[in-house]
Amino acid sequence: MVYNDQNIQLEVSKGDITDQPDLDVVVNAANAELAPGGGVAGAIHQKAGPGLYKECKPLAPIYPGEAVLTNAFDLPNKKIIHCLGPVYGRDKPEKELLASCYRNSLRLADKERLESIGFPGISTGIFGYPPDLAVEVVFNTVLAELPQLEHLKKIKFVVFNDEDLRLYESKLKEISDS
Ligand code: AR6
Repeated sequence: MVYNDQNIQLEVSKGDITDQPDLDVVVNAANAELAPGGGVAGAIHQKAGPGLYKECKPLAPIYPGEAVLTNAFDLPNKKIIHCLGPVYGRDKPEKELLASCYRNSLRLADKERLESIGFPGISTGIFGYPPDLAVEVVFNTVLAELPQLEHLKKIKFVVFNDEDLRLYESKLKEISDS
């Protein structure tokens, strides 16, 4: 499902964030140490190969809301942005911290003149952020950033299950209809 606003395409797609060859950069739902871990981070490190953790180590630790850039190694993208989301119920204010993740990632990608970016549902897995609350933060933040972006032309939300797909598609429909 696709929606266009200010020459930027917003897209929702179900799939694996490590298998998105059409994107210049993908975002990792990282841990503070930028180590492999589980979920998205585990999948990204496994596919990218050991060079990724070597590049990550000196950049760690990062704090909630922060985003850092690395090369993509064996991933089919140019770059990876690693972002630490808030642990729901622990890192406060969680809404602001989650918004910072998306805002900082978009600004970093744009600054690097990258034209397409893919996001997983940061914090909505192991970090426990309820997906229905997260999606509101995601869309509010991303829509507010669109006018400032100079290079990004495509923002893709890569969801992992049907429930998240429904949540994102209904949000996309809501903004398309408004
Ligand atoms: N592609 C796309 N989405 C995925 C994938 C994938 N390959 N794998 C999981 N998801 P999580 P968090 C979905 O737990 O909540 C790690 O151990 C998943 O279903 O990866 O920010 C790190 O090391 C969920 O909707 O990220 C950290 O310690 C979303 O992506 C911690 O987990 C995020 O799930 C970060 O937790």
